[in-house]
Amino acid sequence: MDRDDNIKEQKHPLWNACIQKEIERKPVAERSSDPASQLLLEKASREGIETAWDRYEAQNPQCGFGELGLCCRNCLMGPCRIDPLENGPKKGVCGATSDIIVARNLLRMIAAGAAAHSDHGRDVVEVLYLTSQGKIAGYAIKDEKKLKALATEFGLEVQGKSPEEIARQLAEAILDEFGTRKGYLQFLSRVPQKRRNLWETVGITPRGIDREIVEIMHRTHIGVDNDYVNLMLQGLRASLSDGWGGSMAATELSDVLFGSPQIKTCQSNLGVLKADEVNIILHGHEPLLSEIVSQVATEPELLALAKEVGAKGINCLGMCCTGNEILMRRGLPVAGNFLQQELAIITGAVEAMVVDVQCIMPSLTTVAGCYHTKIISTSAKAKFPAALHIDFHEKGDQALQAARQIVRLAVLNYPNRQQQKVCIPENRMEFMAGFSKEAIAEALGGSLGPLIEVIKSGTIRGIVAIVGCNNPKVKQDFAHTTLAKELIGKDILVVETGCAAIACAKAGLMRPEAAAQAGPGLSALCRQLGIPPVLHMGSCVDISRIMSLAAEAANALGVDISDLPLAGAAPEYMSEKAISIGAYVVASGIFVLLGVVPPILGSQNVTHLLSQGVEKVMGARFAVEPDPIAGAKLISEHIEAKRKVLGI
Ligand code: BF8
Repeated sequence: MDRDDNIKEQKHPLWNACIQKEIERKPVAERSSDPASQLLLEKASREGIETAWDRYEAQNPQCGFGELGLCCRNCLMGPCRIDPLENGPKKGVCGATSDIIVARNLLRMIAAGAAAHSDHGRDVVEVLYLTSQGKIAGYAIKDEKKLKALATEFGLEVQGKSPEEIARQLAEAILDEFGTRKGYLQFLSRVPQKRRNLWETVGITPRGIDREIVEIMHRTHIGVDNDYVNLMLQGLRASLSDGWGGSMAATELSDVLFGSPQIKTCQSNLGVLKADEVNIILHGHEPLLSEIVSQVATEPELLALAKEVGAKGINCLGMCCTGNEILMRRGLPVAGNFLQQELAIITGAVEAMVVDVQCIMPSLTTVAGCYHTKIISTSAKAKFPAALHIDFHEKGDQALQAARQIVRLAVLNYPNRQQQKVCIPENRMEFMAGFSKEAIAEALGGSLGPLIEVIKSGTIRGIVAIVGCNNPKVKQDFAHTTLAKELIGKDILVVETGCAAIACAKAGLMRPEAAAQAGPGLSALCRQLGIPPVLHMGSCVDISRIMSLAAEAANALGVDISDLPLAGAAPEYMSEKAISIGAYVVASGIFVLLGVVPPILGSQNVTHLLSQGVEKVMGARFAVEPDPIAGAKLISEHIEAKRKVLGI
């Protein structure tokens, strides 16, 4: 039977219902600092299309109880909320105080974030396992060197074994990490001994990736853990199982399957869409789908079909983190970050937006209903009303077949493009990407030693990771780019992942020419190496690359991670994944600056614990500063203080 016969295109009531009502909109210059986004926001306004910015503005004022973290829905005696005003209730029906409710809510956010990263990691491990047994077409082991290094790290013998045999044993060992009984995760061997001892003493050594997430759900059930400090410690432990577990597995095994990133030149922003080609946007997170779709889009048969329908070619582009995955390894252009997903469709030039999991707005099908774009979901875990679903089971040759079917549908949709609705912005920016830890070491002549030396000498003052999302509460990309510019101006090297990285790529900060905006030390270093002052290190799970780099630097100096002149920042974050990331970065000993207020202010104790108390134990804390210029000052002071203590 022809596979096309199986596709059920559901007609949702919202399908083709373009939003016509008048919406009071903020000026586009207040919504985004990206000129491509501004242009398309104007177009959305003219065409009556609702975007995330409209919906955010319609939500205001947002729920004050929710903003403070004071609403509890964990049992059916509620919902309860604590009223911070004098005469309001101060306890939930069970007796839970603001401390308990705020801590429980935050923990559930960490659990969701850690689960998302780790389930992504699990999917990659499972594909490696199937690949090792020849049970899946379209995938291969691309980086044998990394495969062997990882196998050795996991205590496996590699001598005399085929890559497939090593891959099978490694995949089994990493699958075991999700429910291991040995009491710790194998990747912790990368962490300086001092920090591991600290985690052991405090009781937050992660014991298994799934276990810590499950334990959060247990402890936050009605009537279990009611001590906010004890709760927060479990939050840190679960987040560590993400950063040094699920995320790290996702990164490392994606490198094994698709190749470790190397430095390359790429293109960014919506100007990468082509007026005379079939445009396919790959949006979501896992490289398993995007790698195969971009691979089959080069097959002669599909290219011939594109010619037949009048297109000059097939243009595969990324968006959000799956965009980062394919640009890091294949150099494919990235069309935009989180807040540009709807705008991409509003260009009228996208034949198909193919999605897998995470950060995909359910509004996409509504927006697509006003254009010819097909939204194609591919994961059994993530379906969308009115989207076309083509299941991408990674078994046998189904992934390949599904990818071909997706590309064919996109090609056949090209003649449906309505030329009068097309508006492709001219904004397109070249940038350098592919800065994996290995690629950085290679650029430095084979090891991280020279980087440590320039930090010691003060040529560069320290390293800051700017990561995370867009959030319509913040002018799109403004906080990312302003913070990055301020920091490089102070001779601080910036490394980035996720939507933050896409923001700085679009703004030209990832071009070697951006060295001119850096301070004298960093600028000279960039010129000498031919690199930009802001380095793209990948997707959000690739923050594990930054953690490995920090651990390696600390080990080389014989100190703890918390002794190093490092910081992390999430100026525009919005997701629960970002909360988990922030928690594991702090628990690993790195100061974290947040640009959006987390929902904890309803508890003075939890707020004090995370912004001050935690530093006494972990050697790192959170700070909140929405102004990126003031934020850069805070970070710079932190880095100089660390340098002083280190005596460098
Ligand atoms: O994992 S930065 S909006 S795309 S959550 Fe999502 Fe945030 Fe973007 Fe990547 Ni990360």
